[in-house]
Amino acid sequence: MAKNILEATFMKDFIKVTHDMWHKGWHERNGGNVSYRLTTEEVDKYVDTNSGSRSVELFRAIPELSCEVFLVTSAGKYFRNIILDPEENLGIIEIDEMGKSYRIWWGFLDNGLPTSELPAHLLSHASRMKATDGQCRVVLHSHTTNLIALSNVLKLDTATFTRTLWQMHTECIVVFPDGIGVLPWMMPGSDEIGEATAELMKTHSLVLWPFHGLFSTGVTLDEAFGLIDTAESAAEIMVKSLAMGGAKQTITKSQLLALATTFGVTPLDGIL
Ligand code: 2HA
Ligand code: ZN
Repeated sequence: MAKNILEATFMKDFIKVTHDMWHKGWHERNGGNVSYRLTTEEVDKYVDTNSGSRSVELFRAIPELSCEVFLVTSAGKYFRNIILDPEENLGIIEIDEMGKSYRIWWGFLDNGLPTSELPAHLLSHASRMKATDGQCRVVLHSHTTNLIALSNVLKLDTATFTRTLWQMHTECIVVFPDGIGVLPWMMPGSDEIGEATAELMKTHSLVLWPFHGLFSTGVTLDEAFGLIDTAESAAEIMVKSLAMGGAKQTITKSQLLALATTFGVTPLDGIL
């Protein structure tokens, strides 16, 4: 008899982080989505991996994700309800050997499906797994209010956003030395925005979708959450500074370089 999946550490951690994200104010209505790459050993104590109720074709083959397993938020569901009914608001999928389709192992009750942003999640996992030697396991997407507000005001490019956020708070260059990649506005849920996000994920662990929200990645749920939280806090400081008439001084270039040296990080090229 399989153990109760709601007792699994990965499930408790996932529910905790999505609830924290809801309380942060980043997940109005059905906004945002999360995917967490699991190992078969973590999961097979809790689900019958041979049953696999439904099989769904992917938008394109992703052979790098052959046989990978993901816990994912459901399409159209609200973060605030995950804690009340995980089996309706979440699901576990396994990608087939060819990377062409996935089987649903658990969840997505009432014919639910994974998030509409599945292309961006899966392609970002493939990118970040390569960039981190297989370490990265988490992709988060949030509607971060202050970063969205800044996309109305700042020049929409990687250098401008990265420099601005680094200048707002001393910890930023240490937490995200690879900067924040900025895409042009694109159609959410499309394969194109997924491909473009994954391209920027080759070199950044954070990617901004202007007028929409942020993608963050990490080895653990805590790490990916902390990354979003840090970038969004820096954006809030910028918004407040603009509201007070604009920054009259910020952390200087030489101070940023000194931080990088002290904390042993290499800042993204071309920013300072
Ligand atoms: O799931 O956030 O980008 C709703 C969204 C789409
Ligand atoms: Zn979104």
